[in-house]
Amino acid sequence: MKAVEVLQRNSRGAFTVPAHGLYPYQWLWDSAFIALGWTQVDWERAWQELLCLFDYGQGPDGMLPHIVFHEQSRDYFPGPDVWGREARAQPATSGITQPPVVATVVRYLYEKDPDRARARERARYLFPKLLAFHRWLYHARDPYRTGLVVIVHPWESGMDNSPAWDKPLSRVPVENLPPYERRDVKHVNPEERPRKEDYDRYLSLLYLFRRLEYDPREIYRQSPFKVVDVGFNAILQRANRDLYALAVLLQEDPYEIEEWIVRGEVGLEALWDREAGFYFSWDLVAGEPIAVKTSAGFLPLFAGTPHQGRASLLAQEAERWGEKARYLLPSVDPTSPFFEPRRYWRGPVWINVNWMVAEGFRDYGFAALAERLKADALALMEREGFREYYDPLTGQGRGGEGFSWSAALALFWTR
Ligand code: 2M8
Repeated sequence: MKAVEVLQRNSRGAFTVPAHGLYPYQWLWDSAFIALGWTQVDWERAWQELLCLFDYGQGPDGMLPHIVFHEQSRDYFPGPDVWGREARAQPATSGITQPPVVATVVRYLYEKDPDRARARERARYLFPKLLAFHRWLYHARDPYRTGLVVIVHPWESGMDNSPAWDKPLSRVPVENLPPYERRDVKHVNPEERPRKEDYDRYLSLLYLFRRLEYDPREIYRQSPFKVVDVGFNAILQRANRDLYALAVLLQEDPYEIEEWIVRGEVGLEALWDREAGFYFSWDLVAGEPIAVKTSAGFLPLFAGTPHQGRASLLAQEAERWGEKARYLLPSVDPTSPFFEPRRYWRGPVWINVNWMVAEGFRDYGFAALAERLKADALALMEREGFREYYDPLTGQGRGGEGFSWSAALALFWTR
């Protein structure tokens, strides 16, 4: 199937599902990448993807949920009934968020849409909503104004079962859960998905947040999983820079955003581990760095915060990973004991991460490495189709098929 056909097949009017069957709703960061793909087919449709996300998903407090449950579906668990937020809004949504890449995408759409009147109108409409989302992130997740926000659930990282979450997640008490039936393993080989132990804890967190009635202050206080995710914060830092640029272009006051950028840069660079020569996430509950090398550790390049020396060390690190793995960029250091080349976020290559890290390397002048990340991503998709992820050793496609953000980024990257 061609990339554009994947998007058309997964389109449900004004939003796009990540994969038919496996993920039957609208996901936050998926929609942002997907909108980039739609720009290569239909600019209006690209804007609609984002308008739909904000109009139907955003809460009155500015929060953007990681899933908007537009339609009923028995294909996915946990659905709207488990989240229990139907009374708050229709369509129902989840009660946690996801990496805030969306401001970066809105800036792109604003700058490149050939219809200038539409671009101005849409960016003006979306700007206060983006600002409200970023404000919510700081209020809810950085109450002590450290410049870095925490995630309270592995699903918020988008890299759900990254080995970086193993230790913090192991501290989450498993509740006496109501019996549940996973649907993901009906669509995908269980060896390519998280384990039952992980799901029990994902759900235990969900039920805790539900009992706390999704009150952000209580969630911040009581969540047993509280992590400063380097990937999430790098994406936020980049998004702040793009939001700042939008504010200037739209003649809005950029002062508040500037403050986020200044504090975010200091915060992000404090996650650099000198001994390892790499960026690590931080476990706020244990008060310690999470010394596991994952692809999230390259994302500060996308944020533009490292100085050139650190960027060079990251380039060398990527080269080392590339000696072990045929295809860049594995989601976990392929020389580490955590590396599992087939399982979800514990080793496989993900196209969206390749795109963000390649943008970073390119901006820092590592053109050959950026090209390799792009060439590897395109070769994988050419060979195996638009899969959810790929084995970095063999190149074999894994997880969902006809995966929207892979197809979208293939279109966008070859524009
Ligand atoms: C995966 O996550 C969902 C939960 O959000 C799941 O496995 O059920 C992740 O890869 C996430 O990053 C992605 O947004 C989502 C939809 O593609 O699937």
